[in-house]
Amino acid sequence: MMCYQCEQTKNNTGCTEIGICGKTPEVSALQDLLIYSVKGLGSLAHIARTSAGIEDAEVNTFVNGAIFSTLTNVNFADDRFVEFVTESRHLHAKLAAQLAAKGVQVPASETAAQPWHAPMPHPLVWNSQPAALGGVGAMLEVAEQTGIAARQKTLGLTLAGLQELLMYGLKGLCAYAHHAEALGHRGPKVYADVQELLHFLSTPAAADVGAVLDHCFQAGATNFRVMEMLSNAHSSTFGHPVPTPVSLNPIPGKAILVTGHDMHDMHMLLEQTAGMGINVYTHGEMLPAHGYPGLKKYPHLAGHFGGAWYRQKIDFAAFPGSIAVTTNCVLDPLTAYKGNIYTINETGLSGIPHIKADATGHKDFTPIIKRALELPGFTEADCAAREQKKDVTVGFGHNAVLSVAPQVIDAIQTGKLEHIFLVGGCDGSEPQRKYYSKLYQFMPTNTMVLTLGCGKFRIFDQDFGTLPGTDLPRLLDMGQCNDAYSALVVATELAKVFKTDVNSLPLSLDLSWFEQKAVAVLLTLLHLGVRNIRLGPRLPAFLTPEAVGVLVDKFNLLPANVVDPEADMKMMMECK
Ligand code: FSO
Ligand code: SF4
Repeated sequence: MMCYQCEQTKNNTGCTEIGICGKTPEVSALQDLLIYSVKGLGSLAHIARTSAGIEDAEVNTFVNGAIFSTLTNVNFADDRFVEFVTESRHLHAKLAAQLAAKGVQVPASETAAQPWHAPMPHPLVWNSQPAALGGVGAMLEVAEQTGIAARQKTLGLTLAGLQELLMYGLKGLCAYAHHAEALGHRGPKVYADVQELLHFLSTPAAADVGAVLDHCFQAGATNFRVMEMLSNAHSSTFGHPVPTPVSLNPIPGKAILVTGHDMHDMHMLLEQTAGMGINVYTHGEMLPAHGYPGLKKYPHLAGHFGGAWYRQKIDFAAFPGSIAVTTNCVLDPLTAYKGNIYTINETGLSGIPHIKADATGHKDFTPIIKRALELPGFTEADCAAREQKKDVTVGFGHNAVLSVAPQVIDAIQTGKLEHIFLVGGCDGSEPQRKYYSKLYQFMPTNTMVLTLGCGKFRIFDQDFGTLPGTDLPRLLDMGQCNDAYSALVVATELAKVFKTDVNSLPLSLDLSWFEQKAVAVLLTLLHLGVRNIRLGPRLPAFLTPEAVGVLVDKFNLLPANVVDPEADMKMMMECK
């Protein structure tokens, strides 16, 4: 096995025996095979669209969902990947038949294996081979030949890493696109872009550093539209987020904890539990759910429980109800709560029940509800014994922030607001991530901070007060990692008012990354020409010093100074 797609990869070089995340070599190989197969299916869909005008909705949805399933901390169940690969080949055959019916032949030049496919054929060819792929064992034999290690040998480390940068960016944007699709928002151009980029990765042009980088920025452009589509999907379904206090103190009664990012699932679960006397709590990246009018109207959306994803073994073990996992990040469960947890959507855990949608998209959460009713829930004594915490406030999406734009602009013009920080992204367990907690201690009081993503859990319950001389809160939580879109809307609107560009605002971006959605957001920022971004706690292992050099030259991308946050703060206050 060889996997280096996330920030916690072993020794910042790659997981080779077992993933730090717990991913087994088998699951790793099956994920590699799925990506290889989906590159073939995406290529065929691109050819079918551009040469025969064929648009297959089933293929479009499958490609994005299958790619999403390979994200870090989404799915650890080998049988699910066997299903995905089988389905990929099935859809390939279906699409090939549609092309044949139109009398269109795939040109031989499109099926020629590139050196980095070796020893495998072009994925278009492999997908259509009638090989028996009955089970995990048979699939693993071929799967092991599709990993990054083989590509590194033929492409070299820099080019192999840049191709992965594109693929990881695609993984992130497919996750966001899949969330939007769950809410009925589809982007025909998004499917076309994803499949064009998958096609590109199997063409001779993908052996050129410049061409791969250009396609990375193209993926960033697509991701910007995807994040906008997802933002619109959320606000048109549930209303624009509004500032909302959220209780961190549980209340007596039966309980369900919802983790992940999927607001559609949260809504369905709230509907199905209405009036049953069960309290629903958010965990991790579900915290922003409390800000949406269409979700906060449910009185049994009772509060938030726990911190960022990496603490889930502590949080889930302490939760006296059932647990619904809508998306990443999920970890191999402890015995203490193995009987209480359920996966949904693209997530999967070996031996854990999985709730599938029916043909209409409806999900029946009865097993989760039944389990919640069997479990004790929070007792009066539990609640009394817990330390009473202050509420936190969520719901500062772009609509809410822009509604106070005149006050923010006045504060900048009168010197009450000297600098704005966007400290967004993911959290994780490594000690270097203490940098983000310490950073806030050095922030002067005449500054504001925008947070988003699970990185917010470093500070979300701290009191930042208001900007002196104003009633503007200093800490504004903009939402999930995909709500980076909101931050970009705010920055762009401020730049317009000050007749400048985002790079000239008194604004610093200090991003913590963990998995591939953060890669997609980074590619979007680079596509928009945003400079001086700090990235930490470590630079991606898949980027060689040569590749990083290109990004530093072009965008002045900076590694976060994790050993000296005070020095970083000083530089950011000087807009460096
Ligand atoms: Fe965090 Fe996990 Fe939202 Fe990520 S929960 S780490 S970038 O999956 O998605 O911020
Ligand atoms: Fe390692 Fe991250 Fe890959 Fe898991 S996803 S195997 S932790 S690099």
